Amino acid sequence: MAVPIPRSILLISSLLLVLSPFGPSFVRPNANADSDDLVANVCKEHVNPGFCIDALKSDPRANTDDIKVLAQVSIELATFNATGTRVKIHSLLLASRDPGLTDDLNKCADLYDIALSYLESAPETLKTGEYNALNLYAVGAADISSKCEDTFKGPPPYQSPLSTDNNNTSLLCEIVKVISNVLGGF
Ligand SMILES: *[C@@H]1O[C@H](CO)[C@@H](O)[C@H](O)[C@H]1NC(C)=O
Ligand SMILES: *[C@@H]1O[C@H](CO)[C@@H](O)[C@H](O)[C@H]1NC(C)=O
Ligand SMILES: CC(=O)N[C@H]1CO[C@H](CO)[C@@H](O)[C@@H]1O
Repeated sequence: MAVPIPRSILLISSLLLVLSPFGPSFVRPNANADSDDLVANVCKEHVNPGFCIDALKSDPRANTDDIKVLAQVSIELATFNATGTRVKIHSLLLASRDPGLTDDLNKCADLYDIALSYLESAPETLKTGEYNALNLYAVGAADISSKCEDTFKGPPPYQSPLSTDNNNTSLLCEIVKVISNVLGGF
């Protein structure tokens, strides 16, 4: 049977844990401090900081204090999701029986092909330090996802079957953009 521990002892021992050099901060060296700061610093420039932090942290490589590694992670996240959206457009096209909707989806397919060509060119600009080009690719790919979204506004108007995907692609490309701004000192 558990013997209840007096509250005061609990309080003292937790204080000791916090104050002692052998407390939590000693046991867990602050290896994550720099990387948390980097992600937080980058993401505070993002239109949706929470989205930015969640997206970057979904990749264990984001646990770094090297911004070029973070840039590479952000490019891959955007590329991976834009590729997923491109695949989804293809299956929506196969299912569409409405010529107007098919038209819009075909436009989005072409647009996403361009966005993917930008994103696939991005890693090379990171390697060569052409951060202005990286910035343009990121902005271009983000614009494209909004163009795809606008396509469904008509005429004739359709409920966009890609609104979440377009929004996510745009927000992921925005992460690449804010990192390229930091890298280039823009
Ligand atoms: C969009 O992003 C949100 C937040 O990360 C995620 O929960 C959702 O599954 C994503 N949807 C698509 C279609 O990518
Ligand atoms: C885009 O996604 C973000 C994050 O999931 C969400 O907060 C925002 O409301 C969405 N915007 C639109 C226009 O769907
Ligand atoms: C932030 C974001 O859009 N994440 C999505 C990227 O793509 C994968 C696979 O399609 C989704 O599971 C994520 O939600």
